[in-house]
Amino acid sequence: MLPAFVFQTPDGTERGKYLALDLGGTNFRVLVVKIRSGIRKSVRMYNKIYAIPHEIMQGTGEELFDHIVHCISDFLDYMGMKNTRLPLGFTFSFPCRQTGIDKGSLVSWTKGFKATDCEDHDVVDMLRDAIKRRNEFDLDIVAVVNDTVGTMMTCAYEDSKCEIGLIAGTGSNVCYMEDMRNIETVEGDEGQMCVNTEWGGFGENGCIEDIRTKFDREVDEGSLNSGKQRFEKMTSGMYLGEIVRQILIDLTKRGLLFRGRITEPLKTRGIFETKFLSQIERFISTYTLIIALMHLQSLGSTCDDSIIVKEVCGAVSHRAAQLCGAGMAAIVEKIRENRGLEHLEITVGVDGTLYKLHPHFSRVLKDTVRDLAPKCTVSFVLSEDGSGKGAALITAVARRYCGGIDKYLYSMRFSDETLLEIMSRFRRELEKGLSQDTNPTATVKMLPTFVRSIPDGTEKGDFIALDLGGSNFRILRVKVSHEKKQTVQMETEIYDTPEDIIHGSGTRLFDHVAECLGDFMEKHKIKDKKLPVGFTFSFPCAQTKLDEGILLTWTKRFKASGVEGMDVVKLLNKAIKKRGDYEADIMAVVNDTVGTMMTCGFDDHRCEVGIIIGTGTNACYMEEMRHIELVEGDEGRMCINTEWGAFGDDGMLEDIRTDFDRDIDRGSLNPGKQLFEKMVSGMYMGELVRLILVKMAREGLLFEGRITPELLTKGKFETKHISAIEKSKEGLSKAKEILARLGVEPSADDCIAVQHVCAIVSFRSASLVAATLAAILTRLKDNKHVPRLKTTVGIDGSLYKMHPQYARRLHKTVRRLVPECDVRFLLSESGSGKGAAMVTAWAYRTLACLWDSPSPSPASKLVWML
Ligand code: 0WK
Ligand code: 0WK
Ligand code: BGC
Ligand code: BGC
Repeated sequence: MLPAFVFQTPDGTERGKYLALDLGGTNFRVLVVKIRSGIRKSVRMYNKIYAIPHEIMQGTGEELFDHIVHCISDFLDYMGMKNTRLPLGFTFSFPCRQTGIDKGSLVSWTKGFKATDCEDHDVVDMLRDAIKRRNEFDLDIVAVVNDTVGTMMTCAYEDSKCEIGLIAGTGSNVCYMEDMRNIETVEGDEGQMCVNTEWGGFGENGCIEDIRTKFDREVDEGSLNSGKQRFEKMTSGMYLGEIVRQILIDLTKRGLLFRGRITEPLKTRGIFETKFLSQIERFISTYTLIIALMHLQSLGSTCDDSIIVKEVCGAVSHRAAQLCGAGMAAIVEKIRENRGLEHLEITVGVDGTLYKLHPHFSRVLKDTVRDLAPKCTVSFVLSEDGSGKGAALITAVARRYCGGIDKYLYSMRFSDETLLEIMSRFRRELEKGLSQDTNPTATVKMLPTFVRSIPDGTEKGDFIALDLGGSNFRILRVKVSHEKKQTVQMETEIYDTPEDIIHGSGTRLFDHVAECLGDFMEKHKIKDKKLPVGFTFSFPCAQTKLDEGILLTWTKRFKASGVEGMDVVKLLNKAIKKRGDYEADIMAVVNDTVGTMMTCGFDDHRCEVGIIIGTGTNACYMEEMRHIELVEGDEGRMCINTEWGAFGDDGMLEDIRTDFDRDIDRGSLNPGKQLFEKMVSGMYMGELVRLILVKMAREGLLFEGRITPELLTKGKFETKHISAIEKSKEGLSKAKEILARLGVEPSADDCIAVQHVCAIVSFRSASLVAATLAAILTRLKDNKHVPRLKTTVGIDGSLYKMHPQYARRLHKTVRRLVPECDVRFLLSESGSGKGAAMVTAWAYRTLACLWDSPSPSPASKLVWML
C-alpha cells in the first residue's frame, strides 16, 4: 500500500510538453508527450522502444541507469531536442516507497530485474546521477510513478470514473484512489491519494499457502526472488508459462503425457512462454499446437497430449484471471464502503500483454469481479497509449501546482527521520533544563510550578480566576461544589488588552488588570467578598512557591516595561491595594499550560500534560520530583512548565529554520527569542505565509508577479485566513476572497498554490509540535519504567481549535513518532481559568487545614511557607 503522492485524476486542464520514460514492462520506452487543454484538448505522443539487455537488467545499478540515459540521449538526438530541459515523468514499474511525487526509493526488484546497489536507493537520484555522469543534456525530473498509476491516469483522461489502474502483464499489480483519512502513513486527511497496492506481494506472509500448489512452489524456487511476489507468480505473464511447464513435467513423469518421455527442452526454464498459452487457448485448430509442440521437439505426441496441454494452459490462465478478479473485487468493495454507497460505478484502466493478448483472461477476470462484487458495476478500459501518457499528465499537474511549490518550500517538509532527530534534540533539552548544573544555560527553562498533583475531585470553594496572555483577557468566577458529585459553575467576562497598555508601562498594565477585576467584582456583586484568586499568567515565570511568579521575559504581543524580573503577584497586589476599593487574595499564579492540564485533569485523572497551541505555544507535564534538581525533595511529582517556545534560541534549530523564519524573527518584538514558537504558533503563521507569497510573486510563481501594497503589509495575512483557506470544500473560494482583499486578483492556479503554501506551513507546525510532544511522552514513559505509556494530554489554543486539520495532523504524527504511547488528546472546553481555580482550591485547602489542625507544628507551617 505505497502512497503515490498523486492526489487527483486528470481534469482536462493539463497542458504542456513533457518527456516520459516507461521502464519495467516488456518494453522500455522513451516518449515525448504534447498535451493541449481546453477545446483543442488532445495528447500527441511520439516514442521509441529500446531493449534492456538481460545482462543490464542483472548487472550493476550504474550500468542500468547509464543504459537508460544512453537511450534517452539517443531519443533526444533523434528528436533534435538535446538542448531543451524538458520536465520528465518517470514510469518505474517496481515497488517504490515515496515521500513525494519526485522522491521514491526502490523497495525490491521484481520480474526480470536484479541490478545491484539499487534497492533502498532513490530512483530519481540514481537517474539524476547517471545524467550527470553522461554530462550531455539536462532534464527536470518532476515525477516518478508506478505503471499502474500511469495507466490509471492515461485512462482517466478519457473517463473521469477511472479511479483504478490494473497491470496484467509481465508483472501484476493494481492501484486505486484511496481516501487520505485512511492512509495513516501520510500526513493529511482531506481528499484522496492514489495508493500503489503492490498486490504481487500478497501471500508472502503465508496467508495463501492453502491455494498455492507444488507447481507454484517450483516456479517460486526457480525465480530470481524466491519467497517474494507470491501472488504475482500465480497471476502474471512472467510466470504462467513456467507453471504450465512444471505441470507438463509432472504429468509426463507420471506417464500421462508424451508417453512419459521428458525431453531436454521441456526441462528448460522459461522455454514455455506465456504467449504460448494465449496462442494455444486462442485457436481451436490443432495446427498451432503442432507449431508449439515443435518447440518442444516432442514429436510423436498424440492428439490426446495436445488436448491435455490445452487443458493445462486453460486451467493456469483461468486461475490467474480468477485470482486477479478476487483481488479487484476486494478493491472495488473497499471503495464502495469508503463512500458509503449502496452501489458503486467505477472504471478500471488496464494494460499489460496478458490482459491484452490472452483470449479469455479479461473475460474471466470481469466475470469474477461481477460475481464477487455484485454491488459494484465495474467497467474495464484498455489503455491504448501506455502509461507514458499518464506519467506526462502527472508531471503536468505536479509541475504546475505543487511541484514548483514543493521544491520551493522543500525545506519546510520534514521526513519522520528529521522529526525523530528534532524529538531527541528536544529530549536532551528537557534534561538540560532539569539539571542544576546546566539549567542556567538551558534554552528550555523547565520552570517548576509548585503544582504537585492534578485535581483529585475533592476541590471545593468559590474562586476568581484571571486569564491573561492568550488572545483574550478573561476574568472568571469559579464555584466548585459537592452536591451529589463535584460540579463547577463559571461566569466569565472578557476584557480588552489594548496595544498601548500591553506595550506601555508595567504599572499601567497591572492597573488595567486591577481595574478590570474591580469591574468584574462590581458586575458580579462580590466586591465585598475577599475571594481567593488564581492568576493564569501565560508567560515564562520563575517560581519558588505557588503565589509568586518572577517574569523572565515577555513573549507574544506583550512588552510592558518594568515587569521582567519582577514578581507579577506583587505587582498585581500593589495595583489592587492602590485602588483600595476591593480586596483579593491571590493564592496562586499559574501558566496557561498548567491551567489547561488542571482543567482537563478535572475530567480525566490520567491527564498529566498540558499544551497550548494558540497565539503562543508551550507545554507542561508532571515530572518526578527526584529529577527536578532545582527544588528540594524527591517524593512525588511536580508540574514543570517547559517553555518550549524558546527551543532553538541557542541555534539548535538553525538547520531547519528557513530565511522566512529569520525574517519573522527580525520583524518581531523579541528578536532572537522564542524561535521555536515563531515557527509554529498562531501569532506568526499568517505572517510566514505572507512572506512566502511575496517571495513567490517576486519570482513570478504567483499572481503573474503582481505585488500589491496590501500584500507587502505586515500582518495583513492572518492565521485565521490559513484556517479558512485549508477548509476542504470552500477553501479555494475563500482563498479567492482573501487574496482579492489583498488586491492581487488571483487565478484559479494561484488559489490552489496559496492553499498548498498554507498547508505546508501549518503541516510544519503540527509536525514540529508532534516531535516535541513525543519527546515529553517518551520522558513520562521512561519515568514510569513502563513498556507502554497510557496518558492524556490536555490541549487549548485557537490554532489547535480553529484550524480544520491541525488536530488530526498532530494526533497522527504523534502516533507515528511514538507508537509505544497510547495518547488521548483532550480539548480544554472551558479554558485554563477552571484549572487555575483547581490550583487555588488546593492552595487554599492546604493553607486551611494547616491553620485548622489542632496543633500545627511551627516547623510544618514554616516548610509550607517556604
Ligand atoms: C504498458 C505500459 C507499461 C507497463 C506495461 C505492462 O506502458 O508502463 O509496464 O504495459 O505490461 P507488460 O509490458 O509487462 O505486459
Ligand atoms: C485559552 C486559555 C488561555 C490560553 C489560551 C491560549 O484559557 O489560558 O492562554 O487558550 O490560546 P490563544 O488564545 O492564545 O489562542
Ligand atoms: C511490480 C509493480 C508493477 C507490476 C506491473 C510488479 O512486479 O512490483 O510495481 O506495477 O509488476 O508491471
Ligand atoms: C509563553 C508561555 C505560554 C504560551 C502559550 C508563550 O509565548 O512563553 O508561557 O504558555 O505562550 O500561551
